[in-house]
Amino acid sequence: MKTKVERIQKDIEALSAFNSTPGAGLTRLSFTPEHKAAQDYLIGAMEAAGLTVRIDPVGTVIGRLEGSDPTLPVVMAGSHYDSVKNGGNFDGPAGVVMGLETARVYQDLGKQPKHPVEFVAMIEEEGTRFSGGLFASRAMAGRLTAEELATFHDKDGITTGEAMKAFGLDPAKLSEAVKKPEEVKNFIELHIEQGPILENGGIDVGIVKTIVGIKEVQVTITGRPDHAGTTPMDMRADAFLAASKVAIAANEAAIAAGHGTVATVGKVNVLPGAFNIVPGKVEFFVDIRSQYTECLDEVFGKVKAAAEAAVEGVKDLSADVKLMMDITPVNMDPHVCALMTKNAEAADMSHKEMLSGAGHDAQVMGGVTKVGLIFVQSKNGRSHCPEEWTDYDKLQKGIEVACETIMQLADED
Ligand code: HGY
Ligand code: MN
Ligand code: MN
Repeated sequence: MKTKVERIQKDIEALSAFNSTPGAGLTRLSFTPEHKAAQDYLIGAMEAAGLTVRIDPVGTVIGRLEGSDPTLPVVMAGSHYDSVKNGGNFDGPAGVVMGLETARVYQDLGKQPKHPVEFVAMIEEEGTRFSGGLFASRAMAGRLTAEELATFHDKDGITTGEAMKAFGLDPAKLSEAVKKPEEVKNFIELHIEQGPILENGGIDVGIVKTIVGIKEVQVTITGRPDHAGTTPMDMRADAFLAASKVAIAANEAAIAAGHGTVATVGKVNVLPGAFNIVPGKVEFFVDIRSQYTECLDEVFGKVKAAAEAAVEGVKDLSADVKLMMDITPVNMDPHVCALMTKNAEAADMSHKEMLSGAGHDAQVMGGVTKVGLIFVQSKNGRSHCPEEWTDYDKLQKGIEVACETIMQLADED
């Protein structure tokens, strides 16, 4: 193998230390001290690997290995390094470290690629802080708006733009992050599977063929806070009762849509949030995913209809439904998938074509260039929790295939 497992382990462990919830999984939110510390580590590691480093207008760290023909479109590789709350050490960083290790293999070999290669470490992929996920890749794809930066906010009311400014970035330069299709030859990502298929099958790597589409829907039900003891049941504008009807409708709609369609209500804010007050307001998210656009649209339509029905005819009760993120299903590039398969076989690694039920920056970059995504095993299929784990030798197998594929793509005409 060209890659070195001890270097991979060192990077993952180092990044894991930049965490605001030590002892309770990993929490690294965007534009925070933990983000800054991890960014500084990545800049140092990229420079040590011989890369020229820059930060793009939304905070993506880009390490460039110049090509023998610098005018050719770049091959990009990497992933994200922000996290969910109390998550794990591998969701995102596995792919960022893939980029670092590939850069070090180029350095070990003293090899220069024909195309420039840019290794990227992206931020706010999860959307944990501001609710607008796949942030850095949407900026590159020209799908991030000034309005989002000015209106999406965190739990303290700080907008994305304000947080960027406090971090030393200039939101007004958003358009400078955009990558034109002619500038990018490929985008290659490696990610943990976040499910049980590879481990259960004893399979080394997953070659992703399609990434599901995602609709992130914010529903706000506004009612009337009242005394829980003295307000008769037929005189209430109970926001949580209405919200629960929408949640059940979302669940039933996903089941009815079939084809693996899923819907989740995982984030709910009940206000004022006291046991003896009829809820006056409920803000919650419905996460809808499917590999079929028509299923996404069907479930979203039923969620909107359920919100309207839940407040119909009740005084002081109203509903607002806002589509916070709308990403279509994306197929990976067949040529890139074929290279990954060939490289897995050449390395005597077992492999499997897969659907990704998780969203990834690669699916947004699929709107700009030809993309590929490699999965590595997740222990017990767990992710987005402190138990998330991938054995380093298993991570190395995926990185080896990604590295080989990147080097081949970067030497193509
Ligand atoms: O939500 C997802 O699928 C990814 O973890 N951001
Ligand atoms: Mn994730
Ligand atoms: Mn991820």
